[in-house]
Parts: sequence; C-alpha cells; structure tokens
Amino acid sequence: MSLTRRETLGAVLSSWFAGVLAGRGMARASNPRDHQTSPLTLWYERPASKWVEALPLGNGRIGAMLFGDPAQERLQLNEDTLWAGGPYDPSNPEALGALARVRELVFAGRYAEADALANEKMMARPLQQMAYQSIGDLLLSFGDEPSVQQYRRTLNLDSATATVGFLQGKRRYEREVFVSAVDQVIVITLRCNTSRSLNFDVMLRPPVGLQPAPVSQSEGGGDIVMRGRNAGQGGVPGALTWEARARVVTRGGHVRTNGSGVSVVAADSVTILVAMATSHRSYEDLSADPGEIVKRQLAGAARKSLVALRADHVAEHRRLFRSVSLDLGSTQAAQRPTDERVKNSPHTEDPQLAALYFQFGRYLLISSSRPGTQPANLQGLWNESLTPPWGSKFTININTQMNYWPAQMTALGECVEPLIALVRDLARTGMQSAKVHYGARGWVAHHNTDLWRATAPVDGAQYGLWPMGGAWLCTHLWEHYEYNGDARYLAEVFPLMKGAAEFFLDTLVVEPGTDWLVTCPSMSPENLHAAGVAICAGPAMDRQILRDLFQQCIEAARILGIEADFAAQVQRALARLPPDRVGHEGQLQEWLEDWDMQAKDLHHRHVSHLYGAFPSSQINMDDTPGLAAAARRSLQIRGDEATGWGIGWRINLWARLREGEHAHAVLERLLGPERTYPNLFDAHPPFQIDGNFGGTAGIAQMLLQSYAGRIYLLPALPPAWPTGRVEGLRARGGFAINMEWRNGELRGATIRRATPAAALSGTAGSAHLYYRGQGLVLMPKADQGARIKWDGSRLVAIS
Ligand code: FUC
Repeated sequence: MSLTRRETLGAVLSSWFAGVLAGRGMARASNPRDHQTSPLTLWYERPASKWVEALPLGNGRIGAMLFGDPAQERLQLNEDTLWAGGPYDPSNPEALGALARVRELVFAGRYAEADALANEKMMARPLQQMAYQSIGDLLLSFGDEPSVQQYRRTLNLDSATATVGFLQGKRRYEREVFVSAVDQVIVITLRCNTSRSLNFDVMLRPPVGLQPAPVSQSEGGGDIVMRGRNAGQGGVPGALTWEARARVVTRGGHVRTNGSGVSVVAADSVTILVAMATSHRSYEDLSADPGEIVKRQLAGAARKSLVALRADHVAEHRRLFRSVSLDLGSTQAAQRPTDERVKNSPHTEDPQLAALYFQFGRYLLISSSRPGTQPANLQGLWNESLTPPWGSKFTININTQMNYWPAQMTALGECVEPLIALVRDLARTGMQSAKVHYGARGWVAHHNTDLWRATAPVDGAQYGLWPMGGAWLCTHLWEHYEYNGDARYLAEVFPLMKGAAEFFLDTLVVEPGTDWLVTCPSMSPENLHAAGVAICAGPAMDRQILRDLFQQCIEAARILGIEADFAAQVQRALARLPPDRVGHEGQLQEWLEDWDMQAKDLHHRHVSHLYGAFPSSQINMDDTPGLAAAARRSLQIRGDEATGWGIGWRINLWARLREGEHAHAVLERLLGPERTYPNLFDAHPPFQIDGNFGGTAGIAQMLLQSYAGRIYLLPALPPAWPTGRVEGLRARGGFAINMEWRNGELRGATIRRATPAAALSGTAGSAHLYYRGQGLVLMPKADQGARIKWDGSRLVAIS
C-alpha cells in the first residue's frame, strides 16, 4: 500500500511534534521532513553503543565506522591492505605423495580414512591463513557527558556522507564525515551555530591487543601520527609497516599539541583530514613508504577547499550510485528510525525497507571495492578486531563470490575490478599449489585466500580440501564480459581461465567402473555426507562449476579466434563430466551417490548443488524444467532458515524458480532483527557482509533476470510490491532496463544499450525479452533506447 501525500506529511508532522514535546525533535528543527522522508537515509535517535550500530563509510581502500557519541566521537579505522603476516608459501611438499592413496581410499568408500590421511598430509602449512586487521580509532574527546537534545545520526546513501547533530542548551552542534575516493582521505567537519564553541582533544588509538602498541603523537602543524608494524600469525612474521596521519585545521580558535595528540581550543569550525597507508604494493612487494604516501595525500587534500573536497566526493560517488533507482512503494513504517524499522519489520509492511536494503548493498559495494583496492572481504572493509571471525578473509567457496553477485546487475561492473585483480594474483600463486600439491599444470585455489594470495587447502579437510575456489572465481571473469562486451578485456583474462581449466584437465580422474571424469578428493562445501565426512569424489557443484568454466573457455576461444586445440581438449573433457542426477526424494543430488537424505544436517546452510540454478543458469525453468523441479525439491528439503548469506542464496534461488512470494518471504527473514543489525549490516551472525550482497542481488533477481540469451522482466515480482518502478538494472548482452508496474503487472519498460554488444552466441546483439511467457525481440540503440508496453496479453514495441 502506498501512502497519499497527505498521509505521509501528516505522519511526519505528528511524529515531529511528538518528538519536540518529548524534547527530542529533528536535527534541523526548521525542516522536519529532512531525514524522515528521504528514502535513501539511514537515521537514528541515539549514538551507536555497539560496533554494529555504527555507520560504515569507505572509498574502497580506507574506511571508517562512525559512532556519533556527543561526548566522545569514535571513528574506527581500516586500511584494506593491513593484514597480519607477510608473503609466505603455504605449500605442503608431503601433499602430492598422499594424493594417490587418498583417491584410492575415497573410491574404495573408506571416506573416514581418506579424510584422516588428507588432514595429516595434504593441508597447508600453516593450517590457517592470515587475518585482516584494524588500524585503530580516531577519538574526539569533548569532556563531560553533555546534556543533549534533538539528537540525530544519519547516513545518506546518495551522497555517501554521515552526520551527527544535537542541541546542547542553545548551541547546535553538527558533525559530517565522508571518505573521498578522489582525494583518498577521510574528511570530518565539526561546526557549531555559536562562535568559539568547539573545544576537544583529538588522538589516534591502536586496536586493543596490538603488540608492540604504537602511540599517537602530535607532530606540529596540527598533525597527529600513529605508525606501526603489523602482527605476525601462525609463524609468519609481520612484514608490513603502516601509518595513519590526521591533520586538524580550525577556523577561529587554535590548536595546541599535547602529549598524545592535539587540543582544539575555542574554534568556530574544525576540519580533520585522515590519511592511512601501508607498505603493501602487491602480495609480494612491500616496498611502499606509508609515511610518504599519507603526507602526500594530506598535502593534496589540504590544498583543496572543503567545498571542493565534498563536491568532488559526492560527484564521484553519484557517478556510480545513481545509475540505479528503485521504488517499491512506501508505508508509514518508513517514517521511523532505521533501527526501529528493522526491529518492527517481522510484523509491519515496509516495502521501502527492502528498497533501502537494496541501495545500502550497492552503497557498501561502492564503498568497499573500487578499481585498485582489495576486493570486499568477509566484512567488506570494516573490521575493529585483530582476530575477526574467520579472519575477515576472502572465503571463496561462496562468500567472496556472493559479494559480487549484485555488481553487474545493479550497474556496478566497475567495482568488480578488484576481484579480477585477485584472480590475476591467484593464477600466479595458485600455480605453486597446483604443482606442489597435485603435480599439475595451470593453477588452483581452494576454499579461502588472504592478502598474500595463499591458495593451498586450509583449516582442515572438511573445509579446505576443495579445489574449485579459483574456477568459481573465473566465472566472474566471464560474467564481466557478458555484461560489458569488451573483447580486449576478454583477451586479457582468457589466460587466467585457461590456466584454471588446465589444472582440471590434469587432475580429473576416471570414476572407477564408468567413463566419467570427476574431481577427487573434493567435497560439497562443508557438508558432511552419509559417511559423516565431507571428502568425496565428483560432487554436483564441482561438475556444475566445471561445465561453466569449460563452456566459457570454449566460447571465449571462439570469440577471440584463438586456442582451437585447447578448446577441443576442453570440449572432450566437458563431454565426460557426469550429468546432474535426480535422487529418490525427487531432489537434485548433491553427490554422485544418492546420499542427500542421509546427510548429517538436512538443513545445511550451503546449497552448493544448486549452484547450477543460481548463480549459474545451467538449470533453469525453460531449458531444463525437470532439473529445475529437482532443484526446487532440494531447496524445500533444505528449508529457508540459514545464516545471513545462506538466506541470501535462497532468495536468489526462489527468484530463479519464479516464486516471487516465496523469495519475498525469505527476504523478510533477512531483513528482520535476527539477520540484520541496527546499521543494516548482515548478521551471519556475527556480522558478515555477504548476506547484504546476496540480499541485494536477490531483490534485483526478483525484478530482472538474464541468462541463456533471454531477458526476463519481473520474473518473480512478489504480491507485496504491487506497484513500483526500477531504473538502470543491467542485463547480460550489455542492456540497461527501466520498468514500471502497477497492480502486480508490468506497464512499460525501456531498454537501451549500455555497453558494446557482447558477442554472445545466439543473440547477435538483440534483446530477447520475456514477460509471462510472451516474447519480443528488439534491437535497442544506446541513445534513445526502445520503449515497450504490456497490453495485458502481449509485449508490444511502441517506438
Ligand atoms: C564458510 C561458511 C561459514 C562462514 C565462513 C566465513 O565456511 O560455511 O558459514 O560464512 O565461510
């Protein structure tokens, strides 16, 4: 249900008056509609008391979590190359010697023994990879707890700025923070409506437990510096140096140095610029000089006016962010502070919360993954700990891939660059794992990697002994091409795909008694099968990933007109991969054997065997309806409850099965307080960012899907979103699509060409559109695009 304008305004005004009477009115009393009606703002009436209430800001490389306490402001800081350890080679030279025996044991059905031997001989040294670190905090201390009124804290997704505002007596204080991708600094401004009213101390604080603890020092000219060396881990010594430098500039009043930082005295307004860097240039080159980098960045930023810094930041953010808009309708629920909306969401209709969550996901990707930065890790960019959950690393048996699911569809293909760069690195380090662990050509990465691009199997055979992480990542290389159509790019990444495929040409083995080629040892990620262990041969997911990788190599070689012999070899291996199988419960078999109903955990969070239905499209409703029905049965058996990312995956799958109402019901679980923290971060729990991205992708999938040369409009629109509009979603083949719907039915759409046509087989640059089983083929141009409408029974071109 959407609100009329009168209802909306009435609700806002009455809640504003109630707030004023209770002594906690709006940030700007002169404009009560300011934040409450902005559909792209997260807002709160309290400071953050926990990290998962603080607001994330970032430019891909450096990030901050803003807490907003009036008495002591805390910005928890990150730099995305500050990890534990240094370059290391985790290869285990004993692994290759054990490989043949482990295979024999698996094929003899002696799984527990195979698992034990793999654990003893085949795992990486050290067994754990290195953890992502926090750099510490910037603290602004204002003295005693002030008595504050009209407190408000906001994060505006459209400008990527956060604010804190409150009244203290007659003084109105305002803080604003943004992290500029243009100038590579955090910019914090503080203002008061009364002159000479800003008095506070500024210091940098190292993360709890860092040894030796670096100290915050003032350096004259209003600078505060903290520098240090990263921690070692698992016998790998810390090899990075890092520096954080803050510059405090006041208007009115003055700055005085104190032992650990600076004191601001009687200023009218204050700007603080923060720069951070490490000595990391690449996973093997640590020769950068962080001191020189932060000085240069601060000097560059300090030369610009605050107005220019802000305008450049906002323009750069909007260039990406504004490419997609989404309106799913709004109810009164949207007038409440964001934390209340999350808490209320299980029993309120709040379609706008889904739209906000969608745009928050896009905001997080822009803020944690930009060309030249590290990819978004398990926590994106934001981590306050030296020992975060799962090391806040890159887990590549689902999590890192899921981070990038929304990227192409929501017009953020540029943000995928760090993932492509990661694959470039892994294709080098992974050659060592391929050679030492398997005696194979090409490259391999298992289920996890870190800043140092470690590729050997870690954590234990149940988690790590899965050779498909790199191959899965390669499908993202191809996907990037499907959306951008750039053959030069394809030629550049082709050798990475080829190297991944070569590894499997060398390591696939014949399943005894058949002619099928299977992976062994492997697993269906982290799921224990009938024998109570994960180790097995030829699980469904491996075959599905290999079908994609092999087909994409063949297609790329054809498009580029190269490597015909290699493509023919791959084609032969492809023909010998076992097909997907349907088991006795009508389910899609997770393993070669019909073990699904004997698995230890029928509701396991991973739905690895459904990779074929999403993110892949090998299994789909039109081309393989039988397998799609089996995937549906598997999904039913698994159930809807899972970790945040597990739920995120399920939303996308139900959307692919065109069950909008079910997809929406699962999305509601994700948006509720058990899976979403007050700051909208996903709760695995604990916080893990993949659920945010899986949810964002799921919402996009409900509205638009493209695969197998076809584009489906509103394929899984739920009854909960009867009326709405989306602009700018992208489809494979290089199209940008706007759609409008009313009463649950498509009204019209515009399709334009957003990138050069991808030379995909079968489409010849045309858009094959489908809605409710009806098709229409168009050849849209970049400039004016093509307009179509739904006349109740057919899609009709109208220009
Ligand atoms: C995989 C998942 C866990 C967690 C971890 C980071 O191992 O099974 O749930 O998300 O990655």
